[in-house]
Amino acid sequence: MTIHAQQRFDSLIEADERIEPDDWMPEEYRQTLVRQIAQHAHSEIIGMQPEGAWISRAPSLHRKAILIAKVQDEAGHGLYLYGAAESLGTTRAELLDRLHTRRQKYSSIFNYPTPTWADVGAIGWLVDGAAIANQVPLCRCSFGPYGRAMVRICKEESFHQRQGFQILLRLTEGTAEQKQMAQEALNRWWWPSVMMFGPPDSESVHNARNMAWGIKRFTNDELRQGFVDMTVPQAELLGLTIPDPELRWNDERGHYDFGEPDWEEFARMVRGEGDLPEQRLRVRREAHENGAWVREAAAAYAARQRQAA
Ligand code: FAQ
Repeated sequence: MTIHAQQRFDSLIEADERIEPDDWMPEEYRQTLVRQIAQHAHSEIIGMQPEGAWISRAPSLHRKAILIAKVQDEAGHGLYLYGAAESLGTTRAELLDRLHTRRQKYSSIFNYPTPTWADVGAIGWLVDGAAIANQVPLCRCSFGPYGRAMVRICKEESFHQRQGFQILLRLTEGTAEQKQMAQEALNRWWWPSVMMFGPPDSESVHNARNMAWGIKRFTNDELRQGFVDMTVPQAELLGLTIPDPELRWNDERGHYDFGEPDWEEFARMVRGEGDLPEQRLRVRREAHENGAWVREAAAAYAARQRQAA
């Protein structure tokens, strides 16, 4: 590395311009991006499972078609993100191996079960809603391929969020039993969604440096507050009650105050303790093994194309 390379990197960051894969970058910047982008990609593909479990049980053909499209979108997000991580000099095979051997994480949110159809609505409304709150600022990430991938992902997440809200709206307009089902799903998914933004700022390892590098634009707590402020009026519109007795509007702050999540539960979910996380990884490893023939066929086809060229 020359002093010139470091200066150029610093001045690009300072000017809020993009770093591209061929540009020189500090090794720590590269490593933190590989970590974040890969864990984001893993979350997208593991995140196919809780909703995927409802494809065969969706209440109508119309709902089934929408759900299939949504779950396929999540697979697509995983692919854009693995592509962005690969541009930093790693391989998709290596990243998947790190997921399969628990050397890299995926989002805690996907370690919760989906016992009813209303949970599918709650994932779309709350989890995709939280994903949008977190990911819209990532469209301005200093690393070009990640920021550009996020633009398309955010557009698709917006559709996902609306379809989830619409599932719940339909249920809340239905019978007392259906409304109850929607409320119970909100009860299950509220706190996990609030925790999805990561540990409180006082505990965050990467906040400060990633903000300075223009990877993160807001801290975990700032994003969490934005999500709560955005979601409360939507819950009111649905006629559902957010399961937090401490939730109230604070005129002075101009934000909602809310209670403290159970951070011990969060830590357990991040560590992947319990049967469900075990199942998530088992299903993922099996899908990978069952897809070996597709990868072999694609590699053989690519080799043939190269020979012909
Ligand atoms: N789960 O220092 P920080 C989706 C870890 S995609 C597990 O604050 P950072 C779409 C963190 O990695 C959802 N681990 O870390 C969809 C770090 O450990 P490490 C995923 C978590 O990176 C919808 C440690 O804690 N979204 O939902 C979690 O600055 C529906 C210390 O934390 C993204 O990945 C967690 N929730 O901030 C799909 C967005 N939170 O790596 C299907 C991109 C933190 O040092 C259906 N990522 N940790 O071992 C980010 O914005 C950031 O990485 C944060 C964490 C905000 C997640």
